[in-house]
Amino acid sequence: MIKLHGFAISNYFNMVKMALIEKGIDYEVVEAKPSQDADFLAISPMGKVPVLETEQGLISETDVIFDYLEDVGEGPSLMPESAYEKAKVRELIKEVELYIELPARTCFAEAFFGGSVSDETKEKAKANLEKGIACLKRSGKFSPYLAGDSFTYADIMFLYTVGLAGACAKRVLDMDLLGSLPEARVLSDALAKRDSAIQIVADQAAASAG
Ligand SMILES: N[C@@H](CCC(=O)N[C@@H](CS)C(=O)NCC(=O)O)C(=O)O
Repeated sequence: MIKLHGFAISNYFNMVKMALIEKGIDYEVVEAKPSQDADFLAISPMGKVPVLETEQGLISETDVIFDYLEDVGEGPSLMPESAYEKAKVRELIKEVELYIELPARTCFAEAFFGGSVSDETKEKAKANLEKGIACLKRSGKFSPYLAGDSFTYADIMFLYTVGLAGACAKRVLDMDLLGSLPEARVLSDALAKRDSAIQIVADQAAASAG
């Protein structure tokens, strides 16, 4: 059976988990935290989670894992048919990760881990997030899903990015991340009602309770 290494609070771990649940693929969770220890680096070259353990070997990087799951072909497809529409989904995934997730991450230390970040970092993050949201406004279809009329991996990346980035922006940057993009809030609320997302929230609550 496929194994998913990571932990329940990680948003990237939950992206892959949502894909597995949506596809109805059986999986086993291997509890793992990001680490620079040699043992973990042998599993994950950057020491990050998630990692997917297949019969052939290990795969890192969430978007790559999405492509692998799609290529394996088990369960419903979460990609459109045509090469062009597939590319548009991958474009959205990259835009959400590079221009929303990563700028928000520069402030996660202060938002979630009791640390602090400089005013310069915050100003840069805010400016970058504004650009990222403007990009999403231009690229996203929201009809009703991010890439059009069907649920895709772009929705998964979107859901687990805007949740955390939105909380971070509110706490640290005094910013309403989706304030200028109400269609994104509607989509995020709808995605959070999917059975897969509800299960993930329950698993997170159970993990937090110890
Ligand atoms: N690009 C990676 C990012 C994964 C990632 O940043 N995971 C976080 C946990 S949510 C992590 O492992 N952070 C530890 C680190 O950055 O060293 C992916 O697509 O999977």
